[in-house]
Amino acid sequence: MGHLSVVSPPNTIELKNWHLDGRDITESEKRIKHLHGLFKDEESYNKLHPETLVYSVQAHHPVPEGTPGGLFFGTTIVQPGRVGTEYFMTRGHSHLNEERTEYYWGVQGEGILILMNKQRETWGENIFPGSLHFIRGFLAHRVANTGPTQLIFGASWPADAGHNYDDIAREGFSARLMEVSGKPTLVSI
Ligand code: S6P
Ligand code: ZN
Repeated sequence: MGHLSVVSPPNTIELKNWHLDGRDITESEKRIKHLHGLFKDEESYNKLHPETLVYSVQAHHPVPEGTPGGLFFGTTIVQPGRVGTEYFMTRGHSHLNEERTEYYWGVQGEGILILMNKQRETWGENIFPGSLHFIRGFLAHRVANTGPTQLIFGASWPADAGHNYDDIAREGFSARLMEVSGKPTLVSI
């Protein structure tokens, strides 16, 4: 970069599927074998092949984790599928810096963003291509794929948000998204 120069940006987004290319991108995958204890029905969980892909994440980290004022950007693909009657979903987290917020937006497929407040009230927002979701501070968030195709969504969050997975791993959400009479339904635990 120099004074008066015009250059190509270091990153691109494939607008069809929001695949990210370029520098400072991390990729991660969560398979059934990585998600012990996440789903309710252990018998059904144990019947699935351990290598079954549940979701994958690409994230663009242009600044170090924790940088005040920095932003991160990512794309998540949740595969279609269920463990028993519970839809494939992300682990879910709140932010270590609890007041930090986040945007999600739907790109492809259908799903539900599951949100839980500090009082452990849980609700959902439908995700569809073009849906926009502002996740307020202090909310735990996770996404389930309720459709027959891949669910793709984008996300952007502050570089100093941090991720708290422990609370959800220990206590879970207060409701699970299950298929009941053919419909996605939040079921109280
Ligand atoms: C990061 C953002 C997403 C999730 C991803 C996977 O703040 O919310 O990139 O990391 O959707 O979900 P989880 O709960 O496994 O991080
Ligand atoms: Zn988050």
